[in-house]
Amino acid sequence: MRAGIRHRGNCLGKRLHVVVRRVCRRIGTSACFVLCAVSFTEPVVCAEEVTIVADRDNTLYETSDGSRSNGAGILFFAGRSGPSSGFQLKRGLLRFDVAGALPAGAEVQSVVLNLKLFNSGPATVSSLTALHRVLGDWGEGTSNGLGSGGPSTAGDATWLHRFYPTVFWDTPGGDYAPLVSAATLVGDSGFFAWGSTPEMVADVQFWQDQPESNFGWAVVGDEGGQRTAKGFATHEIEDDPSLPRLTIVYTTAVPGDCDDDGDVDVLDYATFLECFTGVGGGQPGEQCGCVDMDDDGDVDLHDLGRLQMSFTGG
Ligand SMILES: [Ca+2]
Ligand SMILES: [Ca+2]
Ligand SMILES: [Ca+2]
Repeated sequence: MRAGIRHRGNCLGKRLHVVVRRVCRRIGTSACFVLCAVSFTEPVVCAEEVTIVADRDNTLYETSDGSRSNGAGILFFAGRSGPSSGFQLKRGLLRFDVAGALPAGAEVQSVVLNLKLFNSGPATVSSLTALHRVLGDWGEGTSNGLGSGGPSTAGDATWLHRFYPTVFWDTPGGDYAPLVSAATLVGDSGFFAWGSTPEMVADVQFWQDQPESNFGWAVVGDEGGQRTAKGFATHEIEDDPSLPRLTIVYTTAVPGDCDDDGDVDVLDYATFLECFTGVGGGQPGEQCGCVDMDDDGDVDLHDLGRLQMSFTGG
């Protein structure tokens, strides 16, 4: 398991299903009949939970020349500062390597983003802070600073640039979807969570399915008020509990479940028989991939052994 990734399995449904079936066979009471009915109709789906740390973050500072950024800083900012030094908008960028943490074919069920707030303006009123899916790739240079960032360096995202100093956003301030994926009221200090929302689930599923288009979220604060800017911990902060984290609950297909109904039963065995080629029998058809359990391009007795291990009954 790679650093920064925490996995937690939850196959309770599967274990319950199997245990209830065994008990039912043994005692056969009417009460158990009800349990059995539930067990038989509940799909056997194993949910897994993974928590990952952001692998890239930065701040866009509203400037006319893209001269400020914060690629390596320990905080990123969202909101509006001023008026003492002039009003300035700040937007955070935050990316997580979803496809690197989830197995192929994972279906995302829920998503929660947790951020640690370290820096808040004097306004005691909570600021609504929203996530939007970013539409273009962006970078993280070595610029470093706090509220005002530092001079932009090569590869930094800035108000004008996706990659300073040569690659630009279509729209100054960043290209991101107008749709709000989630919004949370952020107060003065502590941890704040976003989600789960259907929009966040859709974003993370999109990043799982199309990792080349994973450009993360823009974190957009209250841009209408004064001194609303909030500073959140980045992945550069040397304080593990404060790191920006994304917790994803997902499910994966049950091995051998050819009809995708959440179990492995006689109907799936029927597919095995139809697809049987024997050792080295060649690449089975696409519909036979589900019973090529060892993924070696044939359907043989080795696959049957694994299919039996997965058998749950219908
Ligand atoms: Ca960063
Ligand atoms: Ca099945
Ligand atoms: Ca095989």
